[in-house]
Amino acid sequence: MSQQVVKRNKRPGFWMGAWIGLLAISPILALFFLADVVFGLPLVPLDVIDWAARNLPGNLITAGIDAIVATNDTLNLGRTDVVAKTIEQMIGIAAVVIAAVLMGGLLYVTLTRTNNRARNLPYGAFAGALLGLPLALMSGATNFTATTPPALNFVYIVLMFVAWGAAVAWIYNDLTTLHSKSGDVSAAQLNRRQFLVRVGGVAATLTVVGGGLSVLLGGRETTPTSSTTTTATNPTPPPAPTNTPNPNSAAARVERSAFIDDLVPAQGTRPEYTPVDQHYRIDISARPPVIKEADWVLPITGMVGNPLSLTLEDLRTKYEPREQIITLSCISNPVGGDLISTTRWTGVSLQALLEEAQISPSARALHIKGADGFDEYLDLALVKRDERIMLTYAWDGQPLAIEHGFPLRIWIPDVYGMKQPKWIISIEAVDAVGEGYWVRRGWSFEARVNTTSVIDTISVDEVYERDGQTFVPLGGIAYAGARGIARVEVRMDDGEWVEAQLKTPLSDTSWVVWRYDWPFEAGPHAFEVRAIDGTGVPQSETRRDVRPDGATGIHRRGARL
Ligand SMILES: Nc1nc2c(c(=O)[nH]1)N[C@H]1C(S)=C(S)[C@@H](COP(=O)(O)O)O[C@H]1N2
Ligand SMILES: [Mo]
Repeated sequence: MSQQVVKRNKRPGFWMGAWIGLLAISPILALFFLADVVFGLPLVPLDVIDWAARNLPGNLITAGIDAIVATNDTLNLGRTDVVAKTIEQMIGIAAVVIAAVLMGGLLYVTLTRTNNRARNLPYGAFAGALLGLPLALMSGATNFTATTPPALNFVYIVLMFVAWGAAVAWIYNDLTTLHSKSGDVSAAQLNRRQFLVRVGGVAATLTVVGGGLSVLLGGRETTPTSSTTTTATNPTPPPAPTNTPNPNSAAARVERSAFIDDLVPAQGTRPEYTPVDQHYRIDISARPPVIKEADWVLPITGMVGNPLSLTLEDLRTKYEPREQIITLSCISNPVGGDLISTTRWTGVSLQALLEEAQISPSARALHIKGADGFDEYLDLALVKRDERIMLTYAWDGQPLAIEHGFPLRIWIPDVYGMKQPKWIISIEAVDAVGEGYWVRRGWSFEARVNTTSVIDTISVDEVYERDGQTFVPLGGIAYAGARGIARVEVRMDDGEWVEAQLKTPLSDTSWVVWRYDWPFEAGPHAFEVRAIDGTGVPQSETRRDVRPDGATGIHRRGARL
């Protein structure tokens, strides 16, 4: 039986081709990673996913993102943004691997049919080119991380896959030689197994060595702090430390409580001031654009009398700096989600710059572009009304981290992050408000933040007794953009809404921490929270999904007490 099978499968077919295609693509991928780190060549698997994110239909992408967010909500894999980026990168790698597996299989089927040994290597090279060409085109259309010339990148990618195809065909030839050399089946089987083990060994070694080296040498883009951007490459020192202390610091807390008898948050309430390395991160690329300060200027052009070209140093020194503690939220944040954070932003008012640029009275909007191909429009009427709108160059007193938009991003009060480009490379005054990156993909045009409130904790470890009554502290945050929070209310088991206590907010554009000490009753309970914004409008209690206008609804948390 087994001998018959071996005889029938004498020539390697689809599955063998798929397997060899897989073995051969691993070291190629490792080489791509290595060449990215060492030479700044494009990293094809990540370009593929970036290309897909930009070119596949918006609702398909959104559905994908929603699925990731929902999966993470259920499985609790970790921070949504970090998990999503990891999954994204894995999909990119998987796409290239699957393509290579299929192409390897098809190649072996073809070689078996054509049965012309002399042509096998050219066929393999051709199959590799077939695979490499679309990938090189996708990379060329999307890549912004490579520091090498586009023509070179194109040739490099195609040649890498040609090499892959030739290797797969070469192994085919060797496999079939092993067969024909030995008349006796069991010897052939053994040889073939040994050969495959050897091929696998070589592939694994190359992959591990290449991958290992790129990890050792790498890390330039993924460093979560801004230190890499400030040390060697950037001549300008970080902005002078301001006298605003970190609001979470003991000193700041003592200072505050000396003036006001401020609220102590319930244990398990999120930090009121988010450490920058824990600030959520959402953008359209597998890796952020890496911009060197020395290579960067901000052009302000279009319908202006005096076009400007500003360096980061200009922005830091020529204009009055503004500072504001700001809560930023992603429109994809579900009620109770983690795509919302708070830090201190420093920058310059856009009004000052536009005055200097002598913006034309007939200009209606600014078209703002990011280095990653992202863009948005900002209505000039809004800029004229609101001097707080600012071009931001520092977070928490440090230059922006690479992930968070170094060297420059914008802040617009009261709208979701999707309206606020990071890695700004140009601002153009135009005659109409257009639709930005996510608006063109079906998301809200206004993207005004919805009032939201969240129960972070039912702090059972903190129960205490007063006057014979046991209390359990509940706590969390409430946020209504620049409208502020007037009141937060809590209820249990669909009972009466009762008012929670509010901590003095860090600013009028930050979330507010609330606390409610619940008079304990044993049993299973459901708690709910709602917020009333600074204009007196209560948050919407209608459960609505994130798309297209941001989530609304009441956050609810059950507990068996
Ligand atoms: N250039 C650029 N800017 C961007 C984005 C992007 O993908 N590219 N994403 C936007 C979205 S959807 C959000 S929620 C915020 C997130 O900012 P953060 O990652 O610094 O928290 O950046 C916004 N600005
Ligand atoms: Mo977002």
